[in-house]
Amino acid sequence: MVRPLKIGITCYPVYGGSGVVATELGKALALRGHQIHFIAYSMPFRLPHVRQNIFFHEVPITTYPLFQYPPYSLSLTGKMVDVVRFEKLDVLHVHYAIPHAASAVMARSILREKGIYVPVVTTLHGTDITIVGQDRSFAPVVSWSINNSDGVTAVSDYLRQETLLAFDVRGDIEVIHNFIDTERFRRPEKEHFRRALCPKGEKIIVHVSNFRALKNARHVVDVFHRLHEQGLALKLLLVGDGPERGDTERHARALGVYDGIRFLGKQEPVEEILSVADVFLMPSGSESFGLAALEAMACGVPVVCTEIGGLPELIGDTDAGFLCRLGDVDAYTARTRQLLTDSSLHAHMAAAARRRAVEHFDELAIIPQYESFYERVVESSLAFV
Ligand code: GMT
Repeated sequence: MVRPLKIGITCYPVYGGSGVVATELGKALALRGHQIHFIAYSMPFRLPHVRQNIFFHEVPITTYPLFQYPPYSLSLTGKMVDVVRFEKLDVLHVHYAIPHAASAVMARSILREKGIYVPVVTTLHGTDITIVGQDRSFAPVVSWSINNSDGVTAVSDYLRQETLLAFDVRGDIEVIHNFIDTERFRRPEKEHFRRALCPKGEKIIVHVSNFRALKNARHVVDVFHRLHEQGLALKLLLVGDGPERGDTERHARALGVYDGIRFLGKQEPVEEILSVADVFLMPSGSESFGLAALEAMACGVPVVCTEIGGLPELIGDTDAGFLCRLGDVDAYTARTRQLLTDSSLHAHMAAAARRRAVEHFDELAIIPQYESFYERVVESSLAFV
């Protein structure tokens, strides 16, 4: 039995994988008897309201005429100091290195002067290492934050390796994969919803992302366009929002397929949509793990994605999905077509997708890995008290 801890969790509360993982982790830990304090600039979107063992502390963004750019990372540090002191937290767990890890390490130093030692756990999620983190202006800070955290985890072995390659890391990095509540993400019977969306029995392709350039949402539209031209009766549901959405919409209009596409924007609960999907398309140019694909797999949706980053680790040596070369729209199209036209292949891969999610990434197996990681970190930090 793991002893209950008081855990501060910081994340980006907006639509995005790191925020989802942080929030679902907090919710699961709270159910297991830990006390969770979310520290963020707004309520995480997957946390509609506080509940037993969950508290929310809003980081106030202080403005002043001098501040063209309000110093969010310092406001966050100040809030962390307060919450650790007054709520007597055992550990601060930050998701996404920039700037959360630096803020937490600074908070730890401030508290240390007051005779309090709070260990910092940093979870690396992806672009904080692969893209943004390697920007020259951030790289030394990311390196310093990793080396000064009391414990560091990465969401895939790929991301661990990337971090070791890109930064001069002194300590160890523990791989703790993304996880899923396979009871919530499953495939309930939703025929009425499906019929409403597709009165002519069309097949459904789904893509979920935050529409950043690296998600290649245009390629999803290209695949849809090609299959439509080949005469397949289809609908495309695009879930999420972000900087490339406008461009993706224009691209769909230019190809004359806009009417077959539903741009649904940010949707919760996403599992309702996934549970009527036939194929999940993820043509990303970078993906440290691919949580959105795991959510689809748990709902029994086979995945067509890029062979990149952590995606081969997610699919593993199974038939849960097809891995294609980056940017190979021909391959994405051919694989999607195979799944939509061969019902026994589809049934086989849908079952493999669900099985992969349940057997390898169920939260019941992954949450205890975080618990024992906290235990080890808290235990070794006792020396600093
Ligand atoms: O870029 C995103 O998709 C959002 C980003 C984030 O950090 O909010 O997601 C990353 O973290 C997820 C949860 O760990 C991973 O499943 C995603 O693969 C990862 N995204 C990228 O690496 C691009």
